[in-house]
Amino acid sequence: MLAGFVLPVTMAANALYAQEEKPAGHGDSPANEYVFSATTLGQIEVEIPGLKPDDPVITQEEFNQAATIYFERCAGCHGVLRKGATGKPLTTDITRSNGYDYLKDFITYGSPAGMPNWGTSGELSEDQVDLMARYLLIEPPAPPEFGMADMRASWDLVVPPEDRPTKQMNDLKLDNLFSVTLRDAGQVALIDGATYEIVRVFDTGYAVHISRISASGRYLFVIGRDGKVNMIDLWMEEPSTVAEIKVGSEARSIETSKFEGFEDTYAIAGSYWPPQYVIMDGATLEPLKIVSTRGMIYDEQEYHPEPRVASIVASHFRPEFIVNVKETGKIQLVDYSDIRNLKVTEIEAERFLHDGGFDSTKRYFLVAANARNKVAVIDTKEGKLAGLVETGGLTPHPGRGANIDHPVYGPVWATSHLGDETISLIGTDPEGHPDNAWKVVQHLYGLGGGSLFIKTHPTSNHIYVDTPLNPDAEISASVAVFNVSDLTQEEPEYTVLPIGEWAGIAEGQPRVVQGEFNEEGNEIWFSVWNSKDRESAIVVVDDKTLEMKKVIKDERLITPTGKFNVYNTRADVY
Ligand code: DHE
Repeated sequence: MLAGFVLPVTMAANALYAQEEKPAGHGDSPANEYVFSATTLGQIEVEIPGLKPDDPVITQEEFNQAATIYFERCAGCHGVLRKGATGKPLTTDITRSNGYDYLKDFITYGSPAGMPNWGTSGELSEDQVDLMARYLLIEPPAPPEFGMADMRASWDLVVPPEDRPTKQMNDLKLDNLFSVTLRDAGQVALIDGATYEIVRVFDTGYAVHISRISASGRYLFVIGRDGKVNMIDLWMEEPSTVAEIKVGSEARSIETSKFEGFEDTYAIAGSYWPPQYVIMDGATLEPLKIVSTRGMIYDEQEYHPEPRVASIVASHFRPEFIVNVKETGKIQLVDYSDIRNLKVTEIEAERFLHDGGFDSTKRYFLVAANARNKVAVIDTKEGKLAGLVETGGLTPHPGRGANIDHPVYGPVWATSHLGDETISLIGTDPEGHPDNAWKVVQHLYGLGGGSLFIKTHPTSNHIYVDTPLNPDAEISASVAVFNVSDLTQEEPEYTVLPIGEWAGIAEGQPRVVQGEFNEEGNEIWFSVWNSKDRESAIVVVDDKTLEMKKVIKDERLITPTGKFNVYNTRADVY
């Protein structure tokens, strides 16, 4: 295997890792399960960069296999270019000084700092561990860029605006439709919120991620992990894709302009690779302007070659998109009123920005810097940082968060956490409750770690907290519900909804994920997310009684995860 292989093997493996047992908590925590996987980059053929004389022997085929494993399993922490992110850098100056044996042991046994034990867990075979140790000694390949020529080549204006209807041609109640991610099918299902019937299923990008709705409520935008955007016209007799484009090799976010006078004018999509965002025409998806996010980390002022674009939201107070750049910790306010003379306000926030949502007035945007256990608050009216809040829990993950009127502290926004059972309530009313603004006013404690999404609705008196990534099957299939009136108590109790059990699924271990209210706010839908080859479901809960109201099952409902109610999504109601 290692013939002709001359290596600077300098370090013996640390005895700590030379244990056969999997150390508890190393690589199996919910936070470790929830690491970005560059699945589409893994499909790209990459060339071996010029080999150095003492590089290990590797064939092109092996190199491609190793690059696929690296992009899918390692890039999330160590970066596509191996320059480090939440994990350590793996540049060749470091890997070559550590040497082959050290790398092999490290990959096999993991580390107490959070590196999974890929070998002893059986995730990688001995041959694959050997391959990865050799791969890391060679210069990393750079995946291709994706600029205007690539985007335009991928752009397909299926139905030009002049050929589209001038009024709604179907009887659907658009504002109460749900766009449901069918993750592993690469599809979304459009479900009628009143009848629970599937209206249509659309083919979309690979491992489709989120949906967003244009300000008017007419257009639905969907983005796949492979950067493919579908734009669906809900006015057509049979809602259909009217335009599509690929914006990069790895992407997660899409949004459309919402400021008065610019409704439906622009769309924007952010990519993980290449690190950039693109502003597109809101009626056709024609790409208009690409902006790179490569640049300096906000505090160290050191260059980062691959700062991924995480969540993007549209301001209601200015003609701006709020673009959250993960690795540099910067929030960009991108003024779209004149995109040829683009003005971008760059706000220093915190590293590892991920997901977030508005407060109830929609003036403040709160976004989790998840690996820093903080929430950054942007005043979208003034265009500046309003606060940086230590949440007191591990790895905040709010989705879009939950806004409630707290019986003691007034308006608060809440996030749950991936790393533990904490739910943090943050004061959001600097005028009415100045002492509480941008501070954690209360902690609640839910079912356990592994929470991804928290949800409520202005008409609801409940806060729903999921725990899909909890290692306990029963907890990952349940939801905790807090009553807002109980928040006067020191440690409010919660009701457990056994959503997984209600779904009545015989096989597999489905996880219950992401509550989403209907337009009226009297029911909340949860996905019961099973593996691709097994039955999944959506369970609808009555918000007043907390009883099961409906189980939606259909053979087309393959791996449902995110659900986006048209009204709540376009109006930022949560
Ligand atoms: Fe997501 C939102 C990134 C894994 C379901 N996810 C987001 C956003 C980002 C993101 C940046 C915010 C988009 C916005 O608001 O513009 N997600 C990532 C990842 O990098 C990560 C950790 C790993 C990966 O390789 O993709 C990841 N996400 C997942 C899942 O495994 C989930 C649970 C199931 C799935 O469908 O893949 C998942 N992510 C979601 C959902 C939202 C989301 C449902 C939108 C929530 C909302 O209410 O707005």
